[in-house]
Amino acid sequence: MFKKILIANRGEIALRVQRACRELGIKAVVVYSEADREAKYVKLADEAVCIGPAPSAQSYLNMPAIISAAEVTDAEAIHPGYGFLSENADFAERVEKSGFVFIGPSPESIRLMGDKVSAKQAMKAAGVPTVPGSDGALPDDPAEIKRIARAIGYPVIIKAAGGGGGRGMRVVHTEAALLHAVQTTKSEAAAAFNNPEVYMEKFLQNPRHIEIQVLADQHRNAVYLFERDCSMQRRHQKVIEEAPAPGIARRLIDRIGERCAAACKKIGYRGAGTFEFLYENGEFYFIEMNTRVQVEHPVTEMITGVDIVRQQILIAAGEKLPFTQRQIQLRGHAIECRLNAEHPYTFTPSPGRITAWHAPGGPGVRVDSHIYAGYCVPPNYDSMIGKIIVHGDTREQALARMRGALAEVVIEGIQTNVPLHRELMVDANFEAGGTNIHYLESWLAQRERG
Ligand code: MV4
Repeated sequence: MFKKILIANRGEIALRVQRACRELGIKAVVVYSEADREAKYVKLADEAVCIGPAPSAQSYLNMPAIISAAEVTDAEAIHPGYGFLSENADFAERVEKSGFVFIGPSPESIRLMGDKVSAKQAMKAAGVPTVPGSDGALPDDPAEIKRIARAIGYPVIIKAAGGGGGRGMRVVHTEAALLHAVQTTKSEAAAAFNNPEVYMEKFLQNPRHIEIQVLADQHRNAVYLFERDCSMQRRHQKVIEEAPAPGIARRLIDRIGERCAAACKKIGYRGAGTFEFLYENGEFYFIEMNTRVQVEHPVTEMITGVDIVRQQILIAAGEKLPFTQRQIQLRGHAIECRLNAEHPYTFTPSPGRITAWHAPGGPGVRVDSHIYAGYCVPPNYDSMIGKIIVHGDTREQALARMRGALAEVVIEGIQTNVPLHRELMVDANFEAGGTNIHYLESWLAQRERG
């Protein structure tokens, strides 16, 4: 096992990884920017190395600084967390070439999934159901593009191969708008991702966003850890996640989950991963794969009892998965509310000093956060400051526990989205379960109108 791991991230996930290291008896090195110097998890780490000034481009995205920090501290492996360099194949490659273990998939797997055209082709070939669409990237011939769109049927969506997570997409409703949309998406993609390739899919109007968590070791074992429903989002930022997904037949999830695990084996995937699907009218359609640990991994941990970050580390060290698919049992229901330092209804970021913090607790309540009274939320990074995760025997119990946790929580000195969560937890449609990806935005628009 590793003796020392470097954590190439910040905030709550840096603390989460540090906790996993501690439990495994591994020393944790954190890197930090000048903006994070005072953070408690930095002081808590066995060692801490400043890698640059506040802007991420000069610190958390600074590959040579991070690799040098691993060298000077004698770390053996690097955990990238989420965001920043976590899905950067060049970084994974440089980590390996420098003699360290990258705690994640191979650079080849990251590269395969980073190109959404190759990801979709690989997953389709492995038997994962995909959204009907073009066979690979769109050709240049306008007549051919029109034929493809007609065969799919309008509306269609044009997506950049280099995009993902909602970047570089355009919906097209009519043939009259098609070629212009393709051209515009191509130029934007060339500028934003240095890759003009685009592909076309049937546009699904009212899907839910359901994702399947997988773990794969380096010995051809792969399991799925059920699903998460991440439909409650605004502008591609998830707000609430839950597991299992309300109202979807277990045998359907099992069938898709088995395909995901089989696909991992087929492509030699290793580590934690997430298959993102759109779910509409009882069907699953693969859209993208994330090759990192995700913000919402705790809901899966709560319903399975599997420590995903611990498993990432063990897998990277070459260990076999300690369970088979049959040994993974789904128990109860979990819900996560992301805590953001922002105005609850305008979503304007609200960095600054937290003057009071009272964390909720009690049975089935987990708080993943690096904040404390006196902590200053820097303005330089994502506004997420932590997560409240609850577990219950049933969805109703989980909901009741989340309402209780949100009633208890105190965060003063900055604005947070806690009031938004309090309202959503008593919303009749959320309570019923199964709202789609557009629900929150229409709910907010409705609320605005009064
Ligand atoms: C789609 C879609 C409808 N039809 N693809 C947005 C993020 C990226 N991961 C894929 N996205 C979408 N792809 C087809 N064929 C609708 C979305 C989408 C979305 C997906 C998941 C979660 C939130 C979303 C919000 C708007 C659009």
